[in-house]
Amino acid sequence: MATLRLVLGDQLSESLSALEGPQDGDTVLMAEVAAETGYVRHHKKKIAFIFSAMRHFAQRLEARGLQVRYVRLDDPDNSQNIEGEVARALGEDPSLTRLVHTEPGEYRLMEIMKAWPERFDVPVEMRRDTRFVASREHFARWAEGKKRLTMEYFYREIRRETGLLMDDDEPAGGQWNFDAENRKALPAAVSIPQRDWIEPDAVTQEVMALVADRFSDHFGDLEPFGYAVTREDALRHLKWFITHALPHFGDYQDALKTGESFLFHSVLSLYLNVGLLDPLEVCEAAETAYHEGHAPLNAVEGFIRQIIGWREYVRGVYWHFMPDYLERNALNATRPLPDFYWTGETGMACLADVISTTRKHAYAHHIQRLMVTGNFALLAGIDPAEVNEWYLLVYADAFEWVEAPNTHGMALYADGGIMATKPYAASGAYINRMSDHCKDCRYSVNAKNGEKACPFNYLYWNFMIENEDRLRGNQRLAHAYRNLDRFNDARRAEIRADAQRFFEETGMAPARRKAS
Ligand code: FAD
Ligand code: DLZ
Repeated sequence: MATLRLVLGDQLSESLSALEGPQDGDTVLMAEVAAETGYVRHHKKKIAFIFSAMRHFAQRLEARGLQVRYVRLDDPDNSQNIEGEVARALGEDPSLTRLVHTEPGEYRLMEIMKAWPERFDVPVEMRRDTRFVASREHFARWAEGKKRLTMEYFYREIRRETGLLMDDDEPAGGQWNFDAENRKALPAAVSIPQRDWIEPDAVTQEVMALVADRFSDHFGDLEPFGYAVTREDALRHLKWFITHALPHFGDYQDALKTGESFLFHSVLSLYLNVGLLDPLEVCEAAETAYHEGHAPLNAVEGFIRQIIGWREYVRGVYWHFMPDYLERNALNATRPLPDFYWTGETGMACLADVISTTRKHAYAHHIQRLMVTGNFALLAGIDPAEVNEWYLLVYADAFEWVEAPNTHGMALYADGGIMATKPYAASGAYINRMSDHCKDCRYSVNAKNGEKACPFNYLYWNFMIENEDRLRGNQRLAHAYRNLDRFNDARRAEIRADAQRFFEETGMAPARRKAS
């Protein structure tokens, strides 16, 4: 009895549950399909990264002696969707009498796959995705009966369970979280290490030609391409990060600098999310650097928290609350996404910089995503569906299980407070404190109103006014509303007028009415 084993483009791990068990005579199916390249119009670099990583992974399995049925995008018989390729593989080889696959990372595909036991004539086994530290059931047990799903407590539980940065039962350094030390702006004297990009090999070059040909109308630059597409090279990037960037990761985690997106960030999310790296091996490498005295505790704890804390937590939130999660629009935001999210053509230097790096690299670091493009979308009241689609297609690491809670919940507060206790709303002062963007910006960060004023300033107060009914009761915004109460009617009217002018100039007015 031979088994068809399906491996998706973000399941490129040899430890994948679908690959467990006897494999002699079995066939591994991998397929490049238009349904996956087109459910959102992914950044060119993201498609090239995934296709090249898939092709390399197939070669790796073949080198291990496995039989791989690899369907290329331009195969004339390609049905162009995953289900069609499973059906074709089973139909063409009667020796395949069983289908085994690992649960997908996105709800959309899960809905399709749940119907497979009825759809196919062979027994179908959908296995858990064991490449996370916490299972979906683990999160559900933890969340059960809790009024607030505070990430910090979930993180502590995972720290205890994994033993990462633990001295017996106590956290290393006597403290669970060193975030307060991790909010420094970047001093001019600190030099940023040069990245160790990888030259595209023949496989990547072939994929790049395919992407240039087939996806020329998708967002983003295809070249230069320097990401790893094999496990060996992803491990090389992990090693580079531990050696050159981790020591400063904590200090400058929130810093923003024009033309410098990578700073001291790991740029490992894309490898983790497609399975080239394992979250625990990455955390253990960072922990070893701490024990060897190579990196300080605030850096290592901050880094490990992102992975076993935030990354695991957002996956839990996604599966716990889908599909209703993405239906929510707690702030009733309905304005359209402005064109400059695609073109980068805006006088706001911070936004222009983040959109530029996004276009070039299919990458932006967390504070760029949260406090620049995310903060702007929040303040401007942009429709969450449009913002979600943008984040899902522009970043190489974007899969809905991780993108949606971060965008819909953390950045936009559209989930009404599941992810965050208050909206991450900030005026230009925050961006000025954390970056060098404002000094060369066309707008003045010190001006509160008028055509020259930084739009973040009046949009911040406009946001507070527009959402007064919904947010005034939030204790964490009490200070902001006390300040707003000091504004007289003329000041409020000025804020409203500036915001309205801005929305009109950027094609965001009038806000659309949603059918209820
Ligand atoms: P580092 O700063 O080096 O952090 C280390 C690792 O921690 C990352 O590689 C990542 O695996 C993990 N991590 C850090 N923060 C988060 C987080 N909030 N949620 C989940 N994992 C985290 N991350 C994605 O992987 N895919 C997405 O589609 C995605 N969309 C986002 C959208 C918005 C609006 C925001 C605010 C954040 C989003 N993030 C997403 C989280 C975070 O911004 C990225 O994980 C991070 O920028 C990736 O860069 P890095 O590998 O250099 O991360
Ligand atoms: C993102 C992506 C892309 C662009 N293309 C493919 C593909 O052609 N074949 C495939 O198996 N997977 C692809 N993926 C990853 C899937 O979209 C991903 O597995 C689902 O979104 C579930 O997380």
